[in-house]
Amino acid sequence: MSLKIGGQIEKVNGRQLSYSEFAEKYLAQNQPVLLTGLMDDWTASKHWVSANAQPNLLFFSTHFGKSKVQVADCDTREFTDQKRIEMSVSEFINHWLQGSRESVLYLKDWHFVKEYPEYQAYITPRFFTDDWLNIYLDNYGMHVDPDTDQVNNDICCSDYRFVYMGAKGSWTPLHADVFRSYSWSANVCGRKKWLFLPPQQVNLLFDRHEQLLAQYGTKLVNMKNTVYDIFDDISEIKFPGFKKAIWLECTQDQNEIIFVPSGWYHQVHNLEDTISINHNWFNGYNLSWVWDLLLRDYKEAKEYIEDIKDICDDFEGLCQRNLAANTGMNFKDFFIFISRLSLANVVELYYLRGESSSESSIWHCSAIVKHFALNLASIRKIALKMKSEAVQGNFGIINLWETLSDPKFIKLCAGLGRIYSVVHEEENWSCTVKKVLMADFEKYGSQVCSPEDLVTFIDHAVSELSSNCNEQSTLLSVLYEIQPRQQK
Ligand SMILES: O=C(O)CCC(=O)C(=O)O
Repeated sequence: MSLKIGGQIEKVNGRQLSYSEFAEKYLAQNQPVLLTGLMDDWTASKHWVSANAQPNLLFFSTHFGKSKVQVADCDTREFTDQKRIEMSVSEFINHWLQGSRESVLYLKDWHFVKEYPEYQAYITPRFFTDDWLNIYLDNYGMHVDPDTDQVNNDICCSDYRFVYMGAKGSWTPLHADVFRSYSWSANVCGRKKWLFLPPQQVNLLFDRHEQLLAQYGTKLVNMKNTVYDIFDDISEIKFPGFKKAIWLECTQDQNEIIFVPSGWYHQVHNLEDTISINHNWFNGYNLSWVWDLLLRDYKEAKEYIEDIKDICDDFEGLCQRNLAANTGMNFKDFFIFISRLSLANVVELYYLRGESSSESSIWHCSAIVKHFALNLASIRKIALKMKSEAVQGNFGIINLWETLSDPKFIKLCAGLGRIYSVVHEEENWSCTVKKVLMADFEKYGSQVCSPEDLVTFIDHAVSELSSNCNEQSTLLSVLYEIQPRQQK
């Protein structure tokens, strides 16, 4: 059965696109786009590609050959993904050079930046720098084991900045990205074919059995149980909606970057020997996608073990452990994450206001102030959602004083400052590690323990920051524009 193709992904010259156009058209609308012209200065584009435009495999074995990496066997399915094998980069390259017909191997999810921080292979394009996920993971682990209070590295991975390398014919099965994050993927070398299904049509990919169960209320839909390879002969009995799906297509050439929006299912094929750089990320624009997924996975995890509820001492704790194991974070991790980020945004605003004595100060030009306010608005909205969706449980405690003096948090603030000076091209704004002035925070309670507390903290901070200040309208109007009726 052939796929119905509804159109191609729009291609835009990234050098002629402003950040606000990108944010309005693609981030906010959750639409894919193919961007050109953004990779010219990359070291990777020089070192990783040979004169004949093929991957420079020798460069990899010479410089990074000892790295241990995950390699997918593209011909072997294991549950919902391809079978993974661990090997060294040199072993992988030897296999590639031998041109083995037995199996096509695909090196995936190589944490290249983490492993080689000194080697600046590329510069993340400005459009993708507003990345809360990786900046957070640069300083904190995502999941903390409740029993030991230690970061659990089995579940939480160190970051989501990857290198992918595969010979012609290697491919990635149909999936939506981790946490329903955005992703961007840059072809340093080679070509890829992408097939996309918008989130509005995702229900067409469900297994009929799952749909029936969902319809009769006996089980929630397990969205993970979807089609694996859209080019397979898909059973009409098992997936009756599949033939109605209308796909968007894209061929991505060398030096082109694709932006993949939240929740869009996609399947990817390397049409030639290809090396790409891929990041997963989220920010204020798609945070609600992440929360909605977490809530859905939680309900699913709970439903799954409902039978043992009565004999289980800590049923809720078990649900949260399962949630973290399946999704990579649980409610507490997510809550701590958004609380630390709110505090970091508030610190930045205090810092900016402190700098605002001179006429030329950044507070007056306000694009950055507005961005921090938008961030707080989106976090506030999610906290209200968490509260209204009657989610209960142990959210953990953020102790403001401890957090403010923690070197990890100070680094998070510095990183956040760096992000927005890049996004708004404010190179003059000092991005040195910021000293938090504790006196600014004396008026706040010392703890944030629930979504309700977080909303109160944000409201209090914005009202404090707006007092005695000519610019009060920027902050207040941005924060409450999204919920106009709540403006005091
Ligand atoms: O390039 C690939 O094979 C898969 C990449 C992908 O799925 C992504 O970046 O979201």
